[in-house]
Amino acid sequence: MKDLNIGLIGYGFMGRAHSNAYRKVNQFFKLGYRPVMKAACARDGAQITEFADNWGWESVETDWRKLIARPDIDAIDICSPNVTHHDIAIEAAKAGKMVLCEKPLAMNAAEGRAMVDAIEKAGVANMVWFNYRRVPAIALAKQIMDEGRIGRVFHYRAKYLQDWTISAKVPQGGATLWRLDIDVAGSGVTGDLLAHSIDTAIWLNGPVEAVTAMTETFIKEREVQGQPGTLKPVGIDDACAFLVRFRNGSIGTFESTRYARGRKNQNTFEVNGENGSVCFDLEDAHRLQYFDHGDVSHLHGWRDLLVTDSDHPYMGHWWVPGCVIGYEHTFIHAVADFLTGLETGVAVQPDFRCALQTQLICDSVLESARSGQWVKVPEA
Ligand code: SOE
Repeated sequence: MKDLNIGLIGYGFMGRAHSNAYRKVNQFFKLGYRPVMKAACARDGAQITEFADNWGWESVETDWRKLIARPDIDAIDICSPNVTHHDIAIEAAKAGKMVLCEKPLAMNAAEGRAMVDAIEKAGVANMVWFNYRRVPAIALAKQIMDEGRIGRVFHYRAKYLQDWTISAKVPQGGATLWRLDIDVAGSGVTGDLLAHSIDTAIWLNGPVEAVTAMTETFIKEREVQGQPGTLKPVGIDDACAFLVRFRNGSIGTFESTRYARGRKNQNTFEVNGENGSVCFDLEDAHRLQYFDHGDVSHLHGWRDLLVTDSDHPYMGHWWVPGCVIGYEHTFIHAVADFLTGLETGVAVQPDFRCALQTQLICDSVLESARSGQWVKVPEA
């Protein structure tokens, strides 16, 4: 088995999710590579040392440029806020390192294009962590659609709903609330949540041709975290709804908000085809609803598939049928797929170019919300 030395940048929510994945992946997947947790990096020396001790990183750095320059690092994993992705990815690619980057790829598509150019010029392995592709029930929906079971698709319907920003007292910025600061996040729910829905949609249902959108920012000013009394205008979209025309002739609706009281992380989609439908809700993540019009008519009804059998995607690596897995496993699956890609030479998806396509759709959505016009989505 070959070692793959990882240098991780960032120690927040995603730093934890990725660290856990590196620790577990070889226990559950037979692979030709083993990720070695060489170094974790962040500006705050005390915080990153505590993080590294907790998760088992061998060393720490406080300057990402030094991390990239280290000859003992093979792959850079970017878990720091969106505003940092562009510079780190380009520098890492120039240094010949593999790059794994959290979603969304960049602050906007212009940055994303520069990142794709650098990555492809360097010819380094790369992946963007759209982890929901690795939910077994979503991967099963993909299998069902690829097998042609639902037939020609007419409708795609997605929602991504949360409720954690409703209070006007929630500040913006800082280590924990940078997602609310336009200068660090690039956009609001469009880049943070709808990017997930879009990635899933283009994976399942193919390219998007055009979009028309509306956005809203409900709270217009928020305090800057760590600076009591300092208010800053809110530049992000708190909510976004858009319509889509897919290249395959189907039409779609997408909605996202952080103001849906009671919805914590409800990521759903339903696809309606000529011969059947599939329907998924992340808050019931081990289930996939499937309707087959081919069933004898007196047995027509939605099937509630419990996606835990060993012949369901990824599930053969886990427990016995009926024992569910969770959110953190999607990141373990992502690492396993990345390492398998290195072994087989078949690049893992979504790579940077694929994530640029999602970024272009996000940019088109925001442009349409500003102009009130339909926007044709450019090609990555
Ligand atoms: C935002 O609250 C967030 O943490 C996103 O940034 C993640 O990508 C999503 O999976 C869960 O919600």
